[in-house]
Amino acid sequence: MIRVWGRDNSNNVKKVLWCLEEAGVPYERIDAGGAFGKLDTPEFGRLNPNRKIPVLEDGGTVLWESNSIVRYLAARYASGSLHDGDPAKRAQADQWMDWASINFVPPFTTIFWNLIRTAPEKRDMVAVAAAIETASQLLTIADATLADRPFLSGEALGIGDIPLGTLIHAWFNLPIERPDLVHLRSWYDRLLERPAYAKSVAIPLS
Ligand SMILES: N[C@@H](CCC(=O)N[C@@H](CS)C(=O)NCC(=O)O)C(=O)O
Repeated sequence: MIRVWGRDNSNNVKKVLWCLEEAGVPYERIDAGGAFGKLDTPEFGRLNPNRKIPVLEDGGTVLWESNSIVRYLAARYASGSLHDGDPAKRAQADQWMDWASINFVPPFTTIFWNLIRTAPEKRDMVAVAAAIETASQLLTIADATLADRPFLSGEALGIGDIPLGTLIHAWFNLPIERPDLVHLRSWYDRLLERPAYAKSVAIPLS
């Protein structure tokens, strides 16, 4: 059976779990990282020399880097749904995956770590304010795309929705002021209707 290493409150682990749930593939998850530790063990180091979660084991295939895992799972287990075989459509999905990880993750991480994982007296609220501005600006780009189609990947949910879709749950539940981006909000509402998303992503922030 497929094995996923990683605590379920990690946004990068959530991407993998969401993908597996959408694909309807059985899996087992091993708590690791954060308070669960285990990343320093020799066994884990053999799976991922970066000592980060998530890690996927599927038979003899061992993978790290959450976006790569999502691409692999979609191609292997969700061909024709999450994974589009058409090169142009596939590239559109890849584009949104890369955009979310390269552009949105840095400001998002500043906001999330300060407000959710840092004691109030140690928070850098100046950095948080600047990051909210950057993140809001970036999200207007996703909002404009979502004005024209229901999902970032196109007419149906695809891998292009998974990285930003995972983080957007936190975005709409963080104690911050957000710009009024109606298409982004409708997309999040569509994601919330999916049992796979509700189970693996839309859990209380921690
Ligand atoms: N680019 C990597 C980032 C992996 C990463 O930074 N994982 C974090 C959790 S989100 C981690 O392992 N942190 C150490 C820990 O949880 O103890 C990916 O997308 O998989």
